[in-house]
Amino acid sequence: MATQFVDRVVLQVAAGNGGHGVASVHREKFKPLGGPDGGNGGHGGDVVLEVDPQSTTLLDYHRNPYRKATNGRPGAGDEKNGADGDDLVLPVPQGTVVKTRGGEVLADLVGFGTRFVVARGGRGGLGNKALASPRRKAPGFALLGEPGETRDIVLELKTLADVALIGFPSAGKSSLVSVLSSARPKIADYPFTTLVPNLGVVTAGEERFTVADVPGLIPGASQGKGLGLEFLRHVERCEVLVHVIDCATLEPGRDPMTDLEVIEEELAAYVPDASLGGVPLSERTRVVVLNKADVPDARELAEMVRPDLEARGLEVHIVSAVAHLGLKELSFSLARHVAQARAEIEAEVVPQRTVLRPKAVDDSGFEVRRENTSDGEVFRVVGERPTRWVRQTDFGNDEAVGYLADRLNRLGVEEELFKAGAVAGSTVLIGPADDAVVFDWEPTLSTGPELLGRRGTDLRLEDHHRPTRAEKREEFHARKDAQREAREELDTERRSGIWTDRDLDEDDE
Ligand SMILES: Nc1nc2c(ncn2[C@@H]2O[C@H](COP(=O)(O)OP(=O)(O)OP(=O)(O)O)[C@@H](O)[C@H]2O)c(=O)[nH]1
Ligand SMILES: [Mg+2]
Repeated sequence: MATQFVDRVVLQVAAGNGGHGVASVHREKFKPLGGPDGGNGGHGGDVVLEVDPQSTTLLDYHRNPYRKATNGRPGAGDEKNGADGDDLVLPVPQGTVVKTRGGEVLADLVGFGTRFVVARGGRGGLGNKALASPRRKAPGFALLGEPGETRDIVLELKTLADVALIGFPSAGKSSLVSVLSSARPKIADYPFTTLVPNLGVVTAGEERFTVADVPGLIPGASQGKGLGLEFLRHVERCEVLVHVIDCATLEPGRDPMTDLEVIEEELAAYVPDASLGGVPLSERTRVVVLNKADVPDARELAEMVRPDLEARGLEVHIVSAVAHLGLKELSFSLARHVAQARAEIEAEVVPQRTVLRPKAVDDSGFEVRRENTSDGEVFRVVGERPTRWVRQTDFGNDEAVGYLADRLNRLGVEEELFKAGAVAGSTVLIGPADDAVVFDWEPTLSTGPELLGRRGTDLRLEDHHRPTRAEKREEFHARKDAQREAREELDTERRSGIWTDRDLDEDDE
């Protein structure tokens, strides 16, 4: 079969990059050095999913699974900030579940207008105007914009309807939706006419409810045969399941009782998504509809099996979608079941219609890990902020690199490196495994002396696996040398007016 069922897509989204900040100096006639005036880069646009009533399938994403929001514009001189990138809003149908590739549910999108940010835009970099301070009057650098998040996500559509019509292909499910509601799904006498569930709104007296014609099921559907799993996914959210049984089929091996049992087996074998908190399919309300009763033989067969079905405790309706037989009774009965199911759900109080947010990341901390790699021992700094600061740094600019060192130091990264046993010249990696920046560490250690204990024991050495006396001495001297060098360097920089102690991390909050 050449048809493709598209209620599950893998989407690659990329948020916009932040624009770079700019380092610029104000120029005026007779005032050659008018101070820093480089503007900030704009923030990159986010990629946002939004539940849209106009959207019914994920087909568009199947055709074009790469989506990117626009970048922030770079800053400019004369204190001009770059414009922010536009958010990219992707409309999705009601009932779209957002997952990671690993299957973790990120969000369950219900309710028109519900929004979920799947990829955050990168922050724009600060320009030198914003980086200036009373002590660092003319920064000769700016911060880079950060790259936007990129992500692979899986979208799955799980139709939200009160009633699902299920059954073999060509049983007349779409025909029933078309006569029960004002929806006009495609109807044809070949199997798998319906590829995406059609939703119809049914009004019966005071009650209003939605019915969906789930595409035809075949044996093995729960194992993914035919388009089974895709179809069964839609049944997951429906409270009332209606077996639509074709009493006029001439296919060998088919009769109402067998058809019912085959479909029931598929329902029982389907494993619902636990994270959505659904009741197992086998426990949902069932109604049996024996269709095509306008055909005399079919009517006879229906009357014949009716008592057997009722003996199993099933409610049975003999109808004809084509001749409009038994439809009124059917819709009123469905309305009753729906009302009852709704009352039960309300009694449970559990609000199902919430958006699950991805776990909040604590971005304040960081961690230093000592790792052994093929290139020897390395120290890896893992944390939201250090990683971000590295991304903002223009490594071609010494002043910018110095500023980075200063920020890291203030966060306490140096101290932690010492505690972990790093010495001058150690290899330090900052950032995630696949995308780390490598440094040869040159400690500046402005906080060093306080850490030295009364009798010259260095507290930082204590929780380590007992170095020998010689090792200690060596390490101590190495550190002393490093401290001295670092102090001298800092001093030179201070004197040349590059440094300030002002905390410039307001952009982090
Ligand atoms: N005689 C008769 N034919 C019917 C009746 N209901 C549906 N049909 C016919 O059965 C065929 C299949 O109907 P559909 O409504 O498309 O069936 P379906 O269950 O949606 O099929 P799939 O979408 O393929 O799963 C069409 O040719 C319909 O005209 C009925 O009550 N009586
Ligand atoms: Mg159909």
